[in-house]
This record gives sequence, structure tokens and C-alpha cells, in this order.
Amino acid sequence: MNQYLDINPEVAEALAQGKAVVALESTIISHGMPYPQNVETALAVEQIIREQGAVPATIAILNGRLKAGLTKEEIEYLGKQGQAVTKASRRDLAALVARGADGATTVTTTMMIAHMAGIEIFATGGIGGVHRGAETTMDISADLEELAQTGVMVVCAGAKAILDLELTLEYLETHGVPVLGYGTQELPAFYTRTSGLKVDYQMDSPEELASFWKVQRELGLKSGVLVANPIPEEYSMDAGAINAVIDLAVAEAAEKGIHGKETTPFLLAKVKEITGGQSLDANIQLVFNNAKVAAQTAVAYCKL
Ligand code: PSU
Ligand code: MN
Repeated sequence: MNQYLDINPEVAEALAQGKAVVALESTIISHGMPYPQNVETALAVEQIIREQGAVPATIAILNGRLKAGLTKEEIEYLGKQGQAVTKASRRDLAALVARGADGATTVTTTMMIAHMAGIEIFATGGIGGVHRGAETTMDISADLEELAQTGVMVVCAGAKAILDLELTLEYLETHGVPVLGYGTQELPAFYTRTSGLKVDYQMDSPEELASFWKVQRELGLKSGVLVANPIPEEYSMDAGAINAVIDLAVAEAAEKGIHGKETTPFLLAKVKEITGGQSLDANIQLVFNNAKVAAQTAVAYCKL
């Protein structure tokens, strides 16, 4: 057992008994949404996972400990800290642990810690990817590299059009990461159900996803898999309107010289600022929807 890892007792018991567990990230809490909606959403997501018969494990780094499963108080703490907490990617892990510091885990570090704990299914909102203009900035999220090397199924609502979605798919293809559309042939673009880009395979039920995952593991394929689950129709946004907002945000980031790990939080905050509450509502609903599919898949996977 990893000496730096604390598995919450409820999560540890579920894993020991072969029960369904779903990992959740914490950057979405600290950097992805404002307080108090971030805490309310994080707790509601855990509840949705429980209702499906699985155990939630929200992941973070607290006082230098890698945590798989947080208490309500710990979620509340991260939500209140917001952007004051370090956004922890792969390269931050050792420094934060060595210093006994806190870190909110991105998709990358959530996958890493989930994998250390033996959790194979993870639900989130959107992943990082290849940024627009990456041919000159080289800004490619570590999330894609993690998907290439860590065996965790990530259920998301696609990726935001703040990214170059076409290049993001190319990158995943090169690295052998399967992209599965849940009930769709198209890659959803977070706020919208379509992007005009095709996924590799359409899967229509949690059982189908679970069977796929079992084979992927048994074949010894070490990579993760990306499940792209479209936002429910009733919460989806108008593509023209949201894309115009995203274009403004991307232009402002370039003008201000925003780069590195600040880029994604800057773009997310800008989009939220311009669209007001509407994008936040959509964001919350799609996370709920992903949590449900991930939990149902985890339950189906345990039965195989
Ligand atoms: N995209 C979103 N919401 C998010 C993130 C991305 O729509 O909250 C967060 C996730 O934690 C993701 C991280 O792993 O940003 C990616 O950051 P970067 O692009 O710097 O790799
Ligand atoms: Mn980046």
C-alpha cells in the first residue's frame, strides 16, 4: 500500500468487498465553480452516485496526503478555499506531498490517485485537451497524456470548445485512447450535444461500457478510456451563442498573454462571467448526468 495514500474507510471497505466505487475530481470544486454552488454540486454528485448503489470517492491532496474519499467537511474546505488551493497536475504531486500542502486534483491527478487506490471509474465535467493555437503555444493538457498511460475510465461530457476538439481527438488517436460516445456517434462539446466530430464507437448502456472496460483491462491495455456523455437535451445551450462567447474568451486570453496552468481556469471563468448563470446551470446538470452513468457502469462492471 502506498505510504502517501489515505483511502477513506467507506471507500476501502467497498473496494475490499468488490463493490462499485466512482472517483470524482476536486479542481472542478476549487477552480471550476463558485462557492457555494461548488460545494452543493460536489455533495449532490456524491448523493447521485449513492442512489445508483455505488460509493463516491472525491479525490484531493490535503496536508500532503493523497486522499481517495473526502468527508463533507473536507469538501466544504476545498470549496471555500477556491482558487487559493493549488491546481495539482502530475508535476505538482511530489512537491505538494513533500511540503505537506493541499492540492485540488485535475483529471490527471484524480486518475493517478484513483489508480493507486484501485478505483477504475471516474466521473467529471469536461477534460483538458489540445488548446486552440497549440501549434505555436504547445499547450496540450496533461489530461491527454494521463489517459494514454493510466487505466481509468473517465466519463465526461466531451470537452469545451475553448479547446481545438479536432486536434484533441487526433492526439487521443495517436496515443491509443478509445473515445466512446454514450448514446451518440458524435463527440459532445460540453455545453452542446454535438461538435460535428465522430467518436470511435457508440455505446448505448452501462452494461456495454462495463463489458468494453473488462476486455480493455483483460487484454492488458494499460491506457484509459474516454466516455463522452452528451449534456441532457433540456439543459444544452445554443451552439452559436456559446461559441461566440468562447471566441471572445480565447481572444482575451491571447491578448493578456495568459499561459500555462492559468489558461484553462481563465477561460472557464471568462465564459461563466459572460454567460452569467446559464452556463453554470448547464455545467452542474451535465456533471450530475455523468455521475449517474459512471455509477451505473461501475455497478454493472462489478457484476461481470
Ligand atoms: N475543463 C472544464 N472544467 C474543468 C477543467 C477543465 O470544462 O474544471 C479542469 C479539470 O480539472 C481538468 C483541468 O483536468 O481543468 C485541465 O487543466 P489544463 O487544461 O491546465 O490541463
Ligand atoms: Mn495547459
